[in-house]
Amino acid sequence: MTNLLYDALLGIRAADRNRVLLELPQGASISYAEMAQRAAQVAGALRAVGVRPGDRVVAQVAKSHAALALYLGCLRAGAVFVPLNTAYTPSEMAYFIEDAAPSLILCDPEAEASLATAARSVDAKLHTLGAAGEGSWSDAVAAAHPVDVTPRGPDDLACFLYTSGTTGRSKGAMLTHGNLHSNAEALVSCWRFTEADRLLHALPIFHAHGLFAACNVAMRAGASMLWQPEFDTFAVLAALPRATVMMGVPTYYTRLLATPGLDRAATAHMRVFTSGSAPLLADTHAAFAARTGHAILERYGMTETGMITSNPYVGARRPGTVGMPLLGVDLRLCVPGTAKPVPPGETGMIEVCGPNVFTGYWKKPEKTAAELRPDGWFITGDLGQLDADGYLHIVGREKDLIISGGYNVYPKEVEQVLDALSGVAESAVIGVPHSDYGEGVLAIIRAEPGATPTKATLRTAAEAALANFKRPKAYIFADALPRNTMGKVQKAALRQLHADRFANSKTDAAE
Ligand code: MCA
Ligand code: AMP
Repeated sequence: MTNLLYDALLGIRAADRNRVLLELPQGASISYAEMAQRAAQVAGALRAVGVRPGDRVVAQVAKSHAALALYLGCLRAGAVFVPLNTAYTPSEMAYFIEDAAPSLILCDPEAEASLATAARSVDAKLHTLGAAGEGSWSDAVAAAHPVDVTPRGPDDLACFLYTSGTTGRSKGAMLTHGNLHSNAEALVSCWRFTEADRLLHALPIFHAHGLFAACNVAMRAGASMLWQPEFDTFAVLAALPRATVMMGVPTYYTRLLATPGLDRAATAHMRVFTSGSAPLLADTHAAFAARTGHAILERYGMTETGMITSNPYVGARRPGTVGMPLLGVDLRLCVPGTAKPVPPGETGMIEVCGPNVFTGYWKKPEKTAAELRPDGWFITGDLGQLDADGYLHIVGREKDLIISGGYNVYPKEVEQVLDALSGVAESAVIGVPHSDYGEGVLAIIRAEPGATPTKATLRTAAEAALANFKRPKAYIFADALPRNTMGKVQKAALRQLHADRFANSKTDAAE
């Protein structure tokens, strides 16, 4: 037996010393063969610290070639890789550690002390890995003996990615080798990836977009990646002339458009730009085409399913649509709350079925049952419409979700933090249009009679409890929150009332 995902990404090119996998910003590069060697060392280090096949490895580490080797080493060793956003606070991390019950945790050297108690509580080993490779993990890897590839089949778990829910805490979406492998194959084919490609990689690698849609697809094709530690507009512009493909969230494209160097010459070698994780405004699509001659290819995906639909590589890329289902992926629109299809042309709940669909939420059978039907259809929470040519339009979300710069923020989680403060009677957290992030998080607060909570108190509480992208960008005090006859806060009315709040917002400082 072989290891389905590891072999497809790296194993089949393990002897290829001439094929570049990563081009690093400082000019160095790492070949497929070198990365395979590093993954074998990582797998050896995992064994040496006691990680067995099926064990979870939690990683809250900066983007680096060592972080990619860690992912690949986990696949090779049959461990379940659990990457986490570097912005999560120690209190958020404590929850993930308790839930995932890993046998190994990797974090930045500076975070070690803050995670020690949580690591002890689940009896996990704690190692450190910094952005430049510093920390105890590099020593462990250097001292390890490479180990053979652990056999893994399509149904074996490869990764958990945590995704928040409308109610309750985050859920670990269990993704198998088969899920990730099938999605990589479908995207290589849809986006025509080949060994000749150079992907400009500026996304974080703790989410499905940067890790699976980007790294897995590039590696499946044997392509190279121009490896950027983060999205920096000027660094990206400087790298574009050597790239053939770029993947981004809409904020990347609006930021590039705001930069003078973006033009036809800078993008002359590009084959395709893709966008996803949040809606790309038709205006952005048009402005980008006018400046560069490239029609951005928009696609739609989710943590639980990987990529679902894509605009065509050849054929019309329609602004405001997310295209058609990928090869092997089935999609239907249902009357919300039922499995009954809506009549053609009408809005319905988007449901997805296929080899890309996850197997459920880790240790949360009720949540799994609520979203994943026994026959394999996954209820996305997004509302869509299919046009006469089969293009999917996402017209809304049934779930109460804000997407800010491509990151998901669940209002309930923020409201719980604010409502717990003394002097706050209640809060309503909404997303309103933001000129940089697409949607910006706004909190409307009703104080207890006679109490005067300050914005500074609210900001301090948010900083202690919530990752930076979840914190409200502004706080507004109101005497009352609008309610419907059932007593439910009318968020649509609030969104309308405050629609212009961040229309020209470039600042990040919370007001
Ligand atoms: C950073 N900040 C943010 C965000 N990111 N605020 C709101 N929304 C954000 N997304 C805040 C920080 O709190 C900080 O505030 C300040 O911005 C500056 O931080 P910095 O690190 O400099 O961030 P940035 O350069 O502004 O980052 C914006 C970004 C980044 C480049 C758009 O957020 C990003 O790379 N997003 C990509 C997200 C992504 O990969 N999503 C894929 C999810 P302060 O100074 O107050 O601390 S996977 C998915 O959705 C599915 C599967 C799919 O379809 O792809
Ligand atoms: P996540 O749970 O982080 O995987 O986020 C998935 C959600 O992002 C989806 O359910 C959609 O609401 C949203 N999303 C992803 N791609 C797009 C897109 N191209 N247009 C609109 N929404 C999108």
